[in-house]
Amino acid sequence: MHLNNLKERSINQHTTHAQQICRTALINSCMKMQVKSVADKDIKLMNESDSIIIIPTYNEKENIEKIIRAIFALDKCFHILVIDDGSPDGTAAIVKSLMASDFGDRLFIVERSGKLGLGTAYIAGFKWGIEHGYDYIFEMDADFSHAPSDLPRLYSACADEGYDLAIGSRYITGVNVVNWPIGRVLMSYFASKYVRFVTGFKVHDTTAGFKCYKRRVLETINLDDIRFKGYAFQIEMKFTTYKCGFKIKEVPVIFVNRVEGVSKMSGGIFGEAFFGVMRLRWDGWFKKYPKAVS
Ligand SMILES: Nc1nc2c(ncn2[C@@H]2O[C@H](COP(=O)(O)OP(=O)(O)OP(=O)(O)O)[C@@H](O)[C@H]2O)c(=O)[nH]1
Ligand SMILES: [Mg+2]
Repeated sequence: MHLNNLKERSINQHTTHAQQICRTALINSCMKMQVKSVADKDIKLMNESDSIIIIPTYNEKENIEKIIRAIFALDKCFHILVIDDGSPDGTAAIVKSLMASDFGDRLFIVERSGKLGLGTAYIAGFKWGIEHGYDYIFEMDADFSHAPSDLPRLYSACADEGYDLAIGSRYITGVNVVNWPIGRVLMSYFASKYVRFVTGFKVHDTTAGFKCYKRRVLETINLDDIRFKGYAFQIEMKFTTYKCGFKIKEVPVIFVNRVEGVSKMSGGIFGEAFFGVMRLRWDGWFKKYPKAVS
């Protein structure tokens, strides 16, 4: 029996909290003993996953190991794909050393030669995820603005509730943003309002970059047709998903400003989004979108 299932089942039984702790500790120690005694191929099976988390990185040496370990500490087994754009600070080397030491069966990296932008990094990751057979493909930042503990809720919206795209949304229940300067909060909040106004698209957090796609969404959308690279990429992907007729759910999350490392936000990214939204409205009227098939 799959050991994670065994662990979950035992926790679901009606026991006291103390009993649960003892039971979990016992199972964890059994898991460790068994991990030592089974062959390498069986260990790989235990770490199989239907989900890949794509994390694009550019100079994230302060965050990358911590975020990887936090995701692998979750009860559900997720796999991780880092798309690194030749970070001068050595982010890729950190990832590769973790692959060699601890996580060779569930941590992967694609290295690109220069800073090519968030949008193309995600497109490369989506194609990789489809090719490697994952059913749920996630987007997530490296800088802890997106909490790893929210990943299971995004997964559940798609895997259990039948949505095609789950968006970790800051703006369903007021404004759930911690430690952003007020100017940045206002800009992001009104950017989402602006997108709703111009496109008529009803999602609250249109620029959110914390998402879970069902594989069929990314197979339906023509990824080579996605033209934007920064915030506008996030808007374009959601708008296209909606125009193709897929079911979208916004899951409330709290977004926390990065504590370590440096932001890559720029005026160019903002400009692309401002004018790109008008372009999307135009597309919405005249472009033919592929339709979702169930
Ligand atoms: N591969 C790749 N990753 C990038 C690029 N630009 C940004 N990233 C990564 O994309 C994620 C989001 O970038 P951030 O700089 O955090 O952008 P942001 O969240 O809008 O800005 P802050 O709120 O200031 O952090 C981070 O994991 C970055 O390292 C890029 O050109 N290529
Ligand atoms: Mg960030």
